[in-house]
Amino acid sequence: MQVRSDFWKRCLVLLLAGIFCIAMLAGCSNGENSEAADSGAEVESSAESTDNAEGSEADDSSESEDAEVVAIESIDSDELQSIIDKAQPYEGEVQMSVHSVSGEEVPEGEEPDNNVVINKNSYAPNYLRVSAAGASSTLQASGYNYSVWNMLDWDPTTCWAEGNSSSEGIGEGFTYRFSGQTRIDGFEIFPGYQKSQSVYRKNLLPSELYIEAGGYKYLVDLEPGIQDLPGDGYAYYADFVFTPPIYADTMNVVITGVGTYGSNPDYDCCISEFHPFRF
Ligand SMILES: [Ca+2]
Ligand SMILES: [Ca+2]
Repeated sequence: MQVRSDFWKRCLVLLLAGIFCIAMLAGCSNGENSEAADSGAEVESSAESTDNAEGSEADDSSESEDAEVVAIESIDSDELQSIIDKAQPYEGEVQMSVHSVSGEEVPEGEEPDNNVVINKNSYAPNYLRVSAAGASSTLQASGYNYSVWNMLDWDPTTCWAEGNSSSEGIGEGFTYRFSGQTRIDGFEIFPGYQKSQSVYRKNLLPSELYIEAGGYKYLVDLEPGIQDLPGDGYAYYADFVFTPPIYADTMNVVITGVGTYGSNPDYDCCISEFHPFRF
């Protein structure tokens, strides 16, 4: 009887051990599945957020909307300078026009007001989709984001700020890449940190830039276009149009001059928006 009882006990133990092993295997496999499902969701949500971040641009862009958007890890300021040095001067015509954000054209040397209405029918920019972007330096401040992508979010209250603590920003710059060779008819810039009148005055803004695209360089004089921001909630931008257009897959920008309307600004040169476009 005793032997027999032990036999059944052993059988029971083996049976329980078997059930336990099966349960464990099933658990592991469920765990793997749920992990895979999680990472799938992550991929999906990051793809979604990328689309959202790019949404306003993609609407106006003729570029592929499927291209991956990536940050360029580091663009050395010496590398940017060497690209500028090697480029040939652009010898076409360049026209500048300054607008308040509501679309009025601002005559040269005047403050934006509501009296001048620009004929937007005369040119209709299609803003190019930037597939990768990087800056030579970016201001790091706890709780704040001064990423190069802030120039592409159509929000004048966010900006890229260069992060060279020992300079006013001259020699700093950024690179935009497009998904392929594209026509560039010009670009739109919101100079300075246009979050509010006081923030605008507490920072530096570019007064001169070198633009390089397709092996051509052009020294952009922003000076006649920069404005003393007339108030909070106001924004302005300058459009530069190249005739003939330039064809390129990359655009490089280097700050060569800075200015400010403030009396004691921080050492940070800022650009709220920067959008290359084609017609
Ligand atoms: Ca912005
Ligand atoms: Ca600086």
